[in-house]
Amino acid sequence: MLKHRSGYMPPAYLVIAAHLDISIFDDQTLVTTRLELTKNPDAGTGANEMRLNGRDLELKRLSIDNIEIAKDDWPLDDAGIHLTNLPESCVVESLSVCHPETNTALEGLYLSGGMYCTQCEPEGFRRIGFYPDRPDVMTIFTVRIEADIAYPQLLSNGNLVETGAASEGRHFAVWHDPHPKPSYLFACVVGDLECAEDNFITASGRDVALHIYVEKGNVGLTGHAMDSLKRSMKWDEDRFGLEYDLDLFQIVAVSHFNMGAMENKGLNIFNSKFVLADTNTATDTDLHRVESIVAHEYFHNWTGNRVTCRDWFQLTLKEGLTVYRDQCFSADTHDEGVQRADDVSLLRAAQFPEDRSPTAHPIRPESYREINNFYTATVYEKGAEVIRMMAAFLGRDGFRKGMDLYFKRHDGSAVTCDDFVAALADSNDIDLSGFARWYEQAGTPHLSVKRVAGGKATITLDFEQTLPETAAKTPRNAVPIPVRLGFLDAAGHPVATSLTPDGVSADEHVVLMQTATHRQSFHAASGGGDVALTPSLLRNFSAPVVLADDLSTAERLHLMAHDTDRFNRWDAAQTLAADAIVAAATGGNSLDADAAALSGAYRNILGEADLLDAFKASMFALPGVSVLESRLKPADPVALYHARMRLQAALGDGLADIIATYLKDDARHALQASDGGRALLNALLMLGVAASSAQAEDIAAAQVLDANMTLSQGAVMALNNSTSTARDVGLSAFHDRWLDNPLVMEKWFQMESMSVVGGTVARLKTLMQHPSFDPNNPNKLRAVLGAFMSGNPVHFYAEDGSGFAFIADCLIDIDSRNPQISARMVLPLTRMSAYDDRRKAQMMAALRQIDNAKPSNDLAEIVEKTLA
Ligand code: B3K
Ligand code: ZN
Repeated sequence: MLKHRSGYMPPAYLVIAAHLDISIFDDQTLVTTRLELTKNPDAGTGANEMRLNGRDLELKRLSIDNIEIAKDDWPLDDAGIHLTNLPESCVVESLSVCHPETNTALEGLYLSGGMYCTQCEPEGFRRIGFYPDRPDVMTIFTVRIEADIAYPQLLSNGNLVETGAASEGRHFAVWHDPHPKPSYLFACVVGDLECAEDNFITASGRDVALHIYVEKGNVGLTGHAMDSLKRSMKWDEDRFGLEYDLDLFQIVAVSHFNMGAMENKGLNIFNSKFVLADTNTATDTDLHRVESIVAHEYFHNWTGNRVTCRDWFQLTLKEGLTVYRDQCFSADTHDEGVQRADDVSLLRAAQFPEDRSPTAHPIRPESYREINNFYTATVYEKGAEVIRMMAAFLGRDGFRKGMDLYFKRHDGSAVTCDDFVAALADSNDIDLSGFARWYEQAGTPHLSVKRVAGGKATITLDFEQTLPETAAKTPRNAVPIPVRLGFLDAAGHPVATSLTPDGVSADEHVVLMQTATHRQSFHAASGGGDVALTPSLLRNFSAPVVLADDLSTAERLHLMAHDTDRFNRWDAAQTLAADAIVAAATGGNSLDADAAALSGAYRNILGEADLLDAFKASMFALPGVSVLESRLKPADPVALYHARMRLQAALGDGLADIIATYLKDDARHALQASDGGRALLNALLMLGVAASSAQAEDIAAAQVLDANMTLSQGAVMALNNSTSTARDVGLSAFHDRWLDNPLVMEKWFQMESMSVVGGTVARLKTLMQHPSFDPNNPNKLRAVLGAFMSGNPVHFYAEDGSGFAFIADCLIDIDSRNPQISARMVLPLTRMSAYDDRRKAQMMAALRQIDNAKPSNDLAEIVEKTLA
């Protein structure tokens, strides 16, 4: 059934307090929900009815104001209990049974590696007990948990208020959370765990205990997560004045988890992959990811928990905003330029393709069948870009004023995206209504910026925006597009310009485009001289658009070498590399000239003493196939992949002498000492191996066994697509070394699956029989099948369609156990309109096969949208 944003109705009753009793046994769990209800004054004079959602629950008892309702009179339907004719206030109590021990969907209460844990967002609570499972019903929870003493930890949200013995080798704990919250933020964990403890003193002097619970033997791997947590807490105080609001903050790491982590109030639950990490078992990139996810979940305490979403259509209210906040935290903690390049890479690789696909939707969707399908790059990453545009428009202080007003107005309540934008606008006395369009329209705007012929000292630009039609069929009105820009002279220096002949000059301007077309002149302060100005457009990626400009290759090389905006230096390299790869893939270009020009530019960059190694490394990251595909119609991922490899080899050749110098012992050891240096070393190693340098291959082969995971994995990755025996030797050494570590084995699975040389369908089938593979563990599925689809275009998009057929079989199997995962993993198959007729037909056949197998609601929504 399709739900529509316009169909929102406030709940007829509020829950004043919720008392839960959860009693866990090996073969079943008993759950009592005792709810104090009162009529919602804001709901108008609607019917006196209330829905208590329940899914796969067995109801045992139901009472209203302590009066039992006879079983025959239970108002039960498919969606749960539908209470009618309720008094103004009453207490409703239900007792039901659920089965965590057989729950493979990993929603609600389930068993993971011997511990019980929960995942309630968005609608998992209804699989635990009967409850009005909607985000706008917020209440104070008191929770009693009882289990066998074999499970010493009985955890929930808020404060622990009581513990004690129960009957026959059992014990209990009672938790009280003083902050009102919706059911999706409820959590409970029951297990035999080890705990890392620390504390944080808040700005106002409160002492907060910090606990990270992990499976036994892993406590030594929690240091980085703990440190990240403390820095996040401090950052939110410094940047937004937001303090933590309980005396205890707990994180639990679980091995079976559908996504990265979950921000349950005071009890975050994490995929163990994003907690357990040190430099021996995790790469520098992994460590950054751990840090940013810890920060993201922590930041949700205010943007998500204290102020939450009125309904799930508003998901980006908390997700877009919290992604924006974690991006700012990472930029402040590390390098702003590298961070922006990473964020935009992700947006282009994941969100732009989504906007072109059958599942396209605005950041605030208009309808859904299964809300789990809307935890997307659009809601998250594009949502963050929309916040970023408004934040840039208001300036740092203006944005802070807006956030302050948002909390002042809405603390403790469930609100809408409109409420958020209104707080930003009202606090700054500014009209942001144009930005509201970004919330309602799907599709990536195309922005064309062209120079109008004219004098050299005055440069005139014509801006034009067009909105492509998308599958969401939302309106296509012009949106506000802030274009940050500047100009460089022939020597690469910034040139100040003014917007009117006698106006104030500045090195940089922001042109806020509000209409479909716009013309703007810029007058060079140096006036009249023979200046050739190179425009640097959309600096720092000031809007999430596809930019088409009229720059020549020489001008892009000029920006790559000199732009003061580091994002645009990086982006110039991306465009130059993409141009070269696309030309080579379509056969019109031997690559030699492009590679020579790019090698020269890279050579200069390597020589720039002031540039961070981390930034140099990010300049070497060539655009991935999913980004390149948008440049070619129909897209040919296999040809693009090979052309990309050829460019890598050509750059390795062109830079052979300098790579050789960097790989010499002393220079190499110097690079190995810092994270930026390691990133650069790995990038150069990759180019060296691509160019078949014996030195690079030897070094990579030796580096596979380095104690530092960044170096070790970097080496295997450098060898992973080479046909030399060093690849096999390296991968099996990696395998043997980490066989006992399930998390590091995920890296091995991933590299095996991504290898063009080894990662055939036959090999994947073998991998899935490996003792370390667990078909019920989403990380393992992502490591083998996800990596194959996103990282192995040659075999996934194979001519004969075998890659698609294999994935279809796997998805049908996965869907029977975990619909969230199958619905997410099917997405690459839905992008078929990008490809030629043969591939389209093969992908369509794979989707039909899935459709015929009667997929879950989650998977059906995606497949049917695509086949429609
Ligand atoms: N809010 C959770 C995501 C829940 C996803 C449910 N399918 C994690 C996060 O964004 O922080
Ligand atoms: Zn989030």
